[in-house]
Amino acid sequence: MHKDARIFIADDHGLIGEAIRTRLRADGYENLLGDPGKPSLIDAREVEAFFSRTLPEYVFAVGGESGGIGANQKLPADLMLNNLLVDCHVIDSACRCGVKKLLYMGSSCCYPRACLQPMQVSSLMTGVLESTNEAYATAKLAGIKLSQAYRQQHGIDMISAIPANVFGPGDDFGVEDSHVIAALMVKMHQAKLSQADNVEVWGSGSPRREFIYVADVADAAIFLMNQYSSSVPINLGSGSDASIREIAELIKEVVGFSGELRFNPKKPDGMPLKSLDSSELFALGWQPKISLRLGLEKTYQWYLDTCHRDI
Ligand code: GFB
Repeated sequence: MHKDARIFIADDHGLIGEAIRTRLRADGYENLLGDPGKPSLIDAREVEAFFSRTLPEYVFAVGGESGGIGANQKLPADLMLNNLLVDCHVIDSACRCGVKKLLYMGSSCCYPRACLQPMQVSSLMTGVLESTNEAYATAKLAGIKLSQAYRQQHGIDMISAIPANVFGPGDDFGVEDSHVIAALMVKMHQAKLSQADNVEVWGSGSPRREFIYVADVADAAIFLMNQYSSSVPINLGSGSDASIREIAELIKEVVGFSGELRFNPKKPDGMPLKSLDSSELFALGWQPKISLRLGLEKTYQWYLDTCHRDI
């Protein structure tokens, strides 16, 4: 991408889009489209009109709603429909308006539940999905497949990346519907303030997840837009995983909560392990820069600055 390329970050309000926007601005990319005035991505006419008017050259397709294990169980239809609509509108409009390149952001939940670990892209579509997020994962798989189909039929450079579990500033810091890091951070913060002696952690604590800080995801997405061209999706991970128990202990330290962590086995564990084989990305010369601990510290500071200015 040259510095004055017309770039559209197709997102709604998500943390990945915001991190890409911040990073592109810092790197001197000046022609970021739709800022203000971006279309509602679930509205086909708005998306089509926006693309026809602004003629993006590069598109980061990172839109669509997501949520943690709670949201996926409560709102599977909403999550699936929203993502299918967003994917169809953005990918089709990008094709009609002749974009040079589109990067579609998938999700690690696209892999089968019983996948060999660390997960390799050759395992996609080889088994049954994890039931707690099957609807959302099906929509994200459809997005990957749609990009491949448009690449094959129309010859447009559409690529897909599959990130590990993303966390960081801009995440949803609710308690019920958010992803695990944001949920535990806010629960422990509130427990610290109210001097509660325990915090509930869902499940057994034994599932393992690979986490990646959102600024690293943005960095890798821009790297891939510049360096990668293939119909084969590429994994975008940090290279290390941790158990939910270990994550909860780390968050406890970062937040400064001194009470007890109470694991609730009645809540779902989800996939036993999600760890990505990102060796191809690393071989291209990209490496993550932010450790899990530093990422948690930055995220908590952002949460304090943004959500709790009064404290
Ligand atoms: O981030 P998360 O909700 O989603 O993490 P997934 C769920 C894991 O953290 C489960 C445990 O093992 C939960 O039992 N956990 C412990 C908690 N305490 C909490 C809590 O307070 N809140 C939450 N949310 N979890 C997601 C998909 O799966 O993977 C998303 O649901 C997305 O759609 C993401 O695709 C990549 O990692 O299980």
